[in-house]
Amino acid sequence: MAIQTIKVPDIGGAEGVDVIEISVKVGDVIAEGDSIVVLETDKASMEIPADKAGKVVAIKVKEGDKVSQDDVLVEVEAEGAAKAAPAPAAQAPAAAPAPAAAPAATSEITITVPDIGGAEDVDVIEVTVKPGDEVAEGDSLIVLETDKASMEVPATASGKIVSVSVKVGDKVSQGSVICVMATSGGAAEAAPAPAQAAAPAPAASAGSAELTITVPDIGGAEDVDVIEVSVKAGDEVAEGDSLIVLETDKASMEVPATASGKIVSVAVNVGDKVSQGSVIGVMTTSGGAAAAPAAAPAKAEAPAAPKAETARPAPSAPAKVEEVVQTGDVYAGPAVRKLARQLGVDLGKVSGTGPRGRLLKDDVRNYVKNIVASAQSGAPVGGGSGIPRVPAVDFSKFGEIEMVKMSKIKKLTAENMTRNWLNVPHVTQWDDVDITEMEAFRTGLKAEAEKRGSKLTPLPFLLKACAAALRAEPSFNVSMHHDGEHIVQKHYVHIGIAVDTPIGLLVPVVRNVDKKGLWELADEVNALAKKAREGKLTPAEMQGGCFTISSLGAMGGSGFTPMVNAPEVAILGVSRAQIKPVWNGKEFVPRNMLPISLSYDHRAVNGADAGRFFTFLTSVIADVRRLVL
Ligand code: CAO
Repeated sequence: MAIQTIKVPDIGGAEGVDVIEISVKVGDVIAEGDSIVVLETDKASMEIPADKAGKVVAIKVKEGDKVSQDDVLVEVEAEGAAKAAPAPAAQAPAAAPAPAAAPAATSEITITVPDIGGAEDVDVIEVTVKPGDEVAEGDSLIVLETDKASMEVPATASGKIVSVSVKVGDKVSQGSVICVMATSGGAAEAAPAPAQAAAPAPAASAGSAELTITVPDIGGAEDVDVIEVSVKAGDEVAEGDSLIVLETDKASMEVPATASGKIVSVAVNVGDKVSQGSVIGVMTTSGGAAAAPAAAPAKAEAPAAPKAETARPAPSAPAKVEEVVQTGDVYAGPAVRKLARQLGVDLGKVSGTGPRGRLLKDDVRNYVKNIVASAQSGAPVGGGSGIPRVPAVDFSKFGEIEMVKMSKIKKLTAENMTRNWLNVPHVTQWDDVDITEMEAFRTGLKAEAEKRGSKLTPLPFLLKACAAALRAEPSFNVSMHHDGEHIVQKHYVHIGIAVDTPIGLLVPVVRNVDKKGLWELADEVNALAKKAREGKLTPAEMQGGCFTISSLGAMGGSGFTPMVNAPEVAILGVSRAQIKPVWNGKEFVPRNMLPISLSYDHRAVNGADAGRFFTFLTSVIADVRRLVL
């Protein structure tokens, strides 16, 4: 039983290509043609099929490795007589043109801007190499941008950059010198000038103003899925702009325009199946020299074996500008688009972090991760309910920052607030209540309070007043039942008190407020607040509230919108009391006025109920004697 190796076939000269997937494992019995690994350049992803059948005994690469032609991928124990002859299945694209320019003996070559569809004075928006850099053939040297597309200009040979003649902001045209490089081989001169030479002789009339665009040679693949139509009637396209994106089960490929012009009509839709010669659409050429697409290998240049299909230009072909597809607002390459389709991601919703906002695979993965994380946390701090997330910002760009870990309580509060804000249709109403009499009564009790060891603030009075209002207007003492069919009417009166603690906001609940006196309530509030600040509250002490009071009175402020603490349906916000001039019918008199705000869930409580509740509440606060009625 012979052990045989399966190696990386000719992948169009691409070097150091990422292994993004291993499709087999040791012990697998594979047939010839089975996919064993998936490789990815920045332009295309490709499956490498087994050229031998047998049992996998060793895998020589792992995901993340970089491989080139002839690197060993796996070892197989051949079944019976080894079909060892390397099948040409993944051999070089047959369409690879023979060297257009005679190999030069010189070891230094000047790389110039190739044919960029006649565009002139095109902006250099990125220079991706510098002197001393080793580049592989096909590596991007510079990125150009017209108002229609951005395009990378790839190296036409492998070697070392000697000098770079352009910088970001320069404007270049065909023939402008980009750089000089020393070729590693010595036989890799590739004159960019004859880019047009790579274009087939126009099959359609060269001077014709209308051109029927058809699917070029796609390596013999038939009935290939159209997964994207990047143009529509009326669009202006430049030569090389992607028209449609095709996908076999092995690779995705763009079909570029073979001339610049205006799309007259588009004959294909996403989901159609096409083969070589299928009509894509009709365009009027802007120049008049329409190149027939039939023989245009361009980016859809198909390998003899489409299994190792790549969008790179064939080695030693004249330099060909490669573009990442930009359709609508989406700027992404085929591999990224494929991943997005596999994951069901709408690329329009993903932010690109690549150069000039280009979408990367990691952007798609992170988008999915965020959605999963949000779903698992139950209530997203950002996003969810179809609400766009607040974009991530690198604040360190603006000054010194520090990352402070959120406490568990803070995270829970954030989740609760988001949930309440999203679920509860809030209405808030405000009033200033005259607490002059209440304060007189309270201060009159100070000595007694001290004797008892109690601290009597306005809060126990407000608790009593709210309990009385909840009894008087039971429509506030409810919760929405989760079945959406019922309201839960409560016959007890438990009120939560928002307490500010070093670890965050906690809301202990005072039970049966309606049945307790002021001293008992004062002592209980103080005990619960102390426990909260010491982190000693039990979960039971924070459950079962019917209503909440949030008092910022000791801190200041003339009013705020408290947020309903669902499943409760209302909350009272208390701000700082102040002496204000109040008109008594004859004159202005100084009165102690307490600003209060009542927020309620408008699903459970209607405005008239709220009006009654609020009026009752303010009347008992203004005259606490009414509490005993
Ligand atoms: N106007 C003027 N003075 C007020 C007042 C008001 N509305 N409310 C309280 N005061 C006074 C008190 O009378 C006390 O003064 P004296 O000692 O002279 O009597 C002083 O302010 C301090 O009161 P306190 O804060 O100790 O006691 P409290 O009963 O008013 O409040 C508690 C207790 C636990 C509610 C409060 O300490 C607290 O934590 N509040 C924060 C609540 C919060 O964070 N809410 C926001 C939640 S949502 O974002």
